[in-house]
Amino acid sequence: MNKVDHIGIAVKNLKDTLPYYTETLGLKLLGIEEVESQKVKVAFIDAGNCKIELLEPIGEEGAIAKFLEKRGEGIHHIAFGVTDIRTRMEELKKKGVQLLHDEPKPGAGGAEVAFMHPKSSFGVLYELCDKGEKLNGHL
Ligand code: CMX
Repeated sequence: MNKVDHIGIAVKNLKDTLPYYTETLGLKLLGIEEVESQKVKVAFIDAGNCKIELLEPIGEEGAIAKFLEKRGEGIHHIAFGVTDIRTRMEELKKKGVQLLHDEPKPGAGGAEVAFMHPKSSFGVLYELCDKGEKLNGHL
């Protein structure tokens, strides 16, 4: 793991939430995008050495919609920035960590992502986030 890349926060909708981050807290909005594969619309906020990812569900399916229904708004996951995500996944699997997928999935900004089951990470949903070399800009 290189560093914490971002902290994911589940919100009911970005419209009501963003002014708190940008106006009340005075943080900078870096960009908004839809990640269809995860059924979310995300906003990235610059929080200095780490980003905050606000996650609004698209529709009633998907992990964020379910999380909001069961737990309400709040911290959803912590994402580690990694390189060579497939190797990291293999290493973790060998150490007994339960990953949610065998192959990385497409994430925001073209990153490849993979999640560890919170049951094998002491109650925390961790993400691996590999931006490769193809990325630049806000992410
Ligand atoms: N953090 C910590 N624990 C969590 C959790 C979270 N975010 N989400 C679920 N859990 C816990 C639940 O509390 C529950 O625990 P108990 O059995 O003790 O009650 C257990 O995990 C199972 O939860 P569930 O509500 O039945 O949910 P599912 O098993 O259907 O799904 C999970 C949980 C983690 C497998 C699913 O959310 C998932 O696949 N997540 C990965 C993808 C994802 O989160 N995408 C959204 C973000 C996308 C992005 O960043 O772009």
